Amino acid sequence: MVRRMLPASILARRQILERELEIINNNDSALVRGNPYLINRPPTWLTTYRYTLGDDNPTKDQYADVVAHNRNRLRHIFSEDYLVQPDLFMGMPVRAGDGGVFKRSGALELLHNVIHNWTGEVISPYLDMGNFRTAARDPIFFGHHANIDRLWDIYRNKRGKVEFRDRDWLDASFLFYDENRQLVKCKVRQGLLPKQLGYEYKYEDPTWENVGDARNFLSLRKASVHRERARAANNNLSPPTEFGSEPRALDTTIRVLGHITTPFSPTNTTVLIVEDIKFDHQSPIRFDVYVTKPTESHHADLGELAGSFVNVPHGIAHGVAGHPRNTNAVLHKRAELRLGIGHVLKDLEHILEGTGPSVDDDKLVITLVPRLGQVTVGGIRIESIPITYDADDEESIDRE
Ligand SMILES: [Cu+2]
Repeated sequence: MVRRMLPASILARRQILERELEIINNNDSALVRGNPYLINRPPTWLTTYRYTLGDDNPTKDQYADVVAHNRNRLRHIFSEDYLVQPDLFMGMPVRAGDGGVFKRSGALELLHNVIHNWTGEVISPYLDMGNFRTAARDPIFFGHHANIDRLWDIYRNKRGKVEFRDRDWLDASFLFYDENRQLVKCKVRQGLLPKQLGYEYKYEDPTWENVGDARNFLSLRKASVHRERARAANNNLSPPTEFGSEPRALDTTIRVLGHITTPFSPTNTTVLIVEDIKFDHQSPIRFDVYVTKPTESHHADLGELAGSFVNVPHGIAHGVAGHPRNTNAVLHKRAELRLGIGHVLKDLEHILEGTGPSVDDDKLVITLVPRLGQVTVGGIRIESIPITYDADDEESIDRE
């Protein structure tokens, strides 16, 4: 039904987004003509999950690299780490009485937020898609959300069952008007699966599952890390330090040691937690988290990207109009970022092979790179979380 409501131009954009994460825009379309911001964009854009608000579009020579990074990012988010722990993909539960200030979003939120920032305005107050208050004004909002829904569907198909059996969640209800303008109450359990809503997504093998593609990405990374390590002797950076017990402003790159306290085991998944992130929810925010193994000499290669924290502005900012950075923001919003890193550690083993032994197997070097906005971070820890298997199948959702 959603499909029939969308203008053809949006559909074309959405289908390309699904296939190659690439949007080719037509400046003559009605959508673009009506939007002064879009018309200033170059005719061809390429989505990158590394996008930070205000970044230039990648150039043609950067396309292959961007696509490789996008696919690698998706490969991680749909890896075993995330499949066995739906909290990491969908986010931690939010319950009435929690106060609503503490956000613990999952990886799906990152895919969602980056595209909001990327399709929205780049200057304050980041109108249309760039601000949750105005996002639904842009018709691409619906295409974008259909794609998020489809990514969730792929995730559930790969798991073979629904994410949570929590009754609080399944019985949470929302009010809608139906086609006869009657107010109806719908529970989450009634609309959890696309087939309950009368449609299904066609399942195709996602492009990021191409093994050759992943191998190619890893061997390119390996070559670049080996080059960097060979240079390290003349370019030895100061070693990473402990995070410390006080919160730290992320106004410069922070490079710290993370401690692995529990040995790896098949019944556990390794999670990196960036604790007590404080930020202003009216400002666009981004920082990236990299992970590598400690070595004798320290060099500029940060390791593998484990994940990112991205905030889409919500509400009309009280900051400086026309400036993406609100320097007087009150950092009243709090969040926690949880990243599955089992897969990243496996990649690291492959990439670092032949570079000499890690100096300490119980430690990781974790790097936080600020990209945009004011943020403070309370701490970083690595946890080994037991995998909880749920025997129930999704059919029982329909029956209840
Ligand atoms: Cu959205």
